[in-house]
Amino acid sequence: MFEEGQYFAPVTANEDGALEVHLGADHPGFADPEYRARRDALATLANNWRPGTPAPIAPYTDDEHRVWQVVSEALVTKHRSYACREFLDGKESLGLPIDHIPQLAEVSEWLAPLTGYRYQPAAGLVPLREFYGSLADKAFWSTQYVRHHSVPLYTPEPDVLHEVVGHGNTLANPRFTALYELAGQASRRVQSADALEFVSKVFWFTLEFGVLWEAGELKAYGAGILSSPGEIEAFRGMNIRPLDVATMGTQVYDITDYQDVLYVAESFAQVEDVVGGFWADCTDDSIAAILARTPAHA
Ligand code: NLE
Ligand code: FE2
Repeated sequence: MFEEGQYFAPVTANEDGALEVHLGADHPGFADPEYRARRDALATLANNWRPGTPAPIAPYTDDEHRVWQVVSEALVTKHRSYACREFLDGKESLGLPIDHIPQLAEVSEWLAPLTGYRYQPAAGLVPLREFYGSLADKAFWSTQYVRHHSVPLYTPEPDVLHEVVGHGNTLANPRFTALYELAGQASRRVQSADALEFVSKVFWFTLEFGVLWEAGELKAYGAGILSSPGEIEAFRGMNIRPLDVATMGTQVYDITDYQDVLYVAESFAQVEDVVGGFWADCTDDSIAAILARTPAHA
């Protein structure tokens, strides 16, 4: 998913319609001209995509397929140990390849009979309202580029591994997609920027970085943990707090590092009740009332 921050590289267009992605000096691909050319090419491809058509075919290089394979292989046993049941069920139904990057168009075809969600290619940062709103139409805005080969275990910047391994396996399970749809509907219902930000923070601490108890063990259900072979080994040692919408919606966080504050649900059903229930009913007024009594906390 997309949040504003230093890792969301600005994208500009040349006169000929080609896009240029401006990586920051601290980005691992900054000094790698080949990587930068790949980022520009994939952004341009996404930019030429037209709604209602399948996502464009990204011609990945062997090196890019290798990064996917390294991460996917590392995640096989880590998912078995640390992913919640509902994610593992989705993963089994979707059956993503391990040895090569699937195309977004293929993943959409595989999701069609499972939940009907489909991937739309994003050239750069998608505005919050657009990103979340599309979820209500079962459409998921997604990057297509691959993280730099020097940082396979963790990147703060969402890449195709995060979108497809992290989110895709959840988008294959109807219990998860019911939550994505509710988040999308909530984002369309609220008008104020504050309320939208609140909805997106609840998303961040649940569908991106949520954890839950399963038979006495702490498991992850958030896509951001489940796409990172590094963070998935670290989340159990973080500051684990009880699930609470008011707290999650006002929590300040840093997108550039492992999340050190996480919110735990007693079960997947509690996520559905508490978080799904919040998204199902929230309005500008109900969120304003929560904000009035809950100061932002670091
Ligand atoms: N940190 C995640 C990963 O390395 O896959 C991506 C998170 C994007 C919000
Ligand atoms: Fe995400």
